[in-house]
Amino acid sequence: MSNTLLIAQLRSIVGSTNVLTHDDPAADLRAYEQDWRKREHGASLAVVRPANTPEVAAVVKACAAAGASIVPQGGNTGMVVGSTPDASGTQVVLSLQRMNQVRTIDGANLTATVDAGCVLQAIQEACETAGFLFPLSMASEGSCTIGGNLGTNAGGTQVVRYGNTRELCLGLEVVTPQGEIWDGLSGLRKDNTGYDLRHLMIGSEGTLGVITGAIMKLYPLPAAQLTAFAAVPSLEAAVQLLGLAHQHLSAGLTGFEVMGQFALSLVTKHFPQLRVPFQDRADTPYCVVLENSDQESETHARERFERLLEVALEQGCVQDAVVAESITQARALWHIRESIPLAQAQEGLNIKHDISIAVSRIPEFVRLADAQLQAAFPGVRLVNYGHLGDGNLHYNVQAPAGSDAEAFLRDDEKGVNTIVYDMVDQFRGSISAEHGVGSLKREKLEQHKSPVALGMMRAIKQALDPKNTMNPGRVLSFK
Ligand code: FAD
Ligand code: 2HG
Ligand code: ZN
Repeated sequence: MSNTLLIAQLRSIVGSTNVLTHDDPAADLRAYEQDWRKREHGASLAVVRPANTPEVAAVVKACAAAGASIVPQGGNTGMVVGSTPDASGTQVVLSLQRMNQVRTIDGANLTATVDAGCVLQAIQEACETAGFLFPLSMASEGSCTIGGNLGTNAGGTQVVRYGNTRELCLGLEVVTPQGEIWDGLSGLRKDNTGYDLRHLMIGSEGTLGVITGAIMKLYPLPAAQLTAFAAVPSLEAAVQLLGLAHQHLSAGLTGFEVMGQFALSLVTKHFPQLRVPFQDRADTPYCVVLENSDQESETHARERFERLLEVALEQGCVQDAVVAESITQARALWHIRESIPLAQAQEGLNIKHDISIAVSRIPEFVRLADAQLQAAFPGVRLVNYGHLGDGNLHYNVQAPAGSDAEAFLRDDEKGVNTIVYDMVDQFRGSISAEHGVGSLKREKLEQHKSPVALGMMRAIKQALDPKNTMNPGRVLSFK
């Protein structure tokens, strides 16, 4: 089938205003073809924006018949180049953005059923209005969609208590690579009827089908929430503080983030309006944001939280701390942490390593990796921060000050990655804790995952998408 015929078919399915092509001088496709990190710029055959699940199914069928491959896209905030087309001009970007309704909230079942294109923050707000907490949270929540969160099995800042997106999902609605609709929106907490297809789809990064709807878990809204920003004398001290926080707060511990001083200095540099505590302390290499959420009274919760900080001060794993006195202050402290990725993007192109390692071994890892990187690439700047409570570091590398970031990436990215990922292997860690694989880490996956695991993954892909039309070139290489 010719491209012209396919585009005519797509127009008849979703309406011509919802098929954007380069032939139309008024259409701006840049936002769909450029990834968030500006690592790669693709060119699509068309961007298609269906309004509902039957339209998605019809689009997928038409593309399958024409042999055109599909790139599912939500908010396009992914970090690993997984949601933008390649440069061939032959791929169809299937944007879920128009499918943005919260379908129902079932208070008794503690679930929300949502369209895949719902923006995460819109889900949080709708659930809060109904009196419930939807705990998935990350700095991109104003633009990322629940379909993208599920596609990547996103983590974020509340995983220590509520788990990754996978743990929050009770069912999915999916359009298969052949254009069939699988309605798995059961909302059951117990269902052992064979292979769990939901978990196969979650984290598959658009390579096994298009998620069109999801049923997600809700929680009661916390009665009291406390947030502190603490200065710590070392990464070892941050790990010690995490242990104390588990001990004192138990399930009340909802957030535990670590931030290196260089990462925080980028926030001060690029967002000088934000007041970052402890920037003038030369003896403070790291700061921590920790959060406690509880159903008990504010007074009770505050007493326990302050007791934790007192013990930490006595033991020397905290040097100083500020505790938010209001929701506004708490948001301001979180905002500092959440501004790091943007500050780093403003500083220039960079190399990201979204890694996980046993929490207990993180200080040793950082000491060894820092030393090897500095020896191999003198002056390299390490932007180190992340979800310490989950053993997940964003161990990112910025070109030496004053050097050309593009040239650094071109000449040194491979060498930097080899040092970091080889060490991750030695520590039995993961080369992608929460961002996924996309095309950026596909080759690395082949080097770091066992042949047995890769074989099973390829068999699944082959069985579900034998023509390799769903987001080809992402996660796995597959002929
Ligand atoms: P997209 O970027 O559009 O797509 C991501 C992947 O999912 C692609 O492979 C795409 O094909 C696939 N996909 C999208 N929609 C569907 C669908 N409906 N069906 C099937 N596949 C689909 N990530 C974290 O895990 N934790 C964080 O704390 C975090 N913080 C971030 C902070 C910032 C400032 C930014 C820019 C990003 C951050 N991210 C984080 C990364 C990103 O926001 C997440 O990966 C998010 O889940 C992507 O959602 P999206 O809707 O933008 O997906
Ligand atoms: C975060 O935790 C995100 O802020 C982004 O996962 C991490 O930019 C990064 O490296
Ligand atoms: Zn993260």
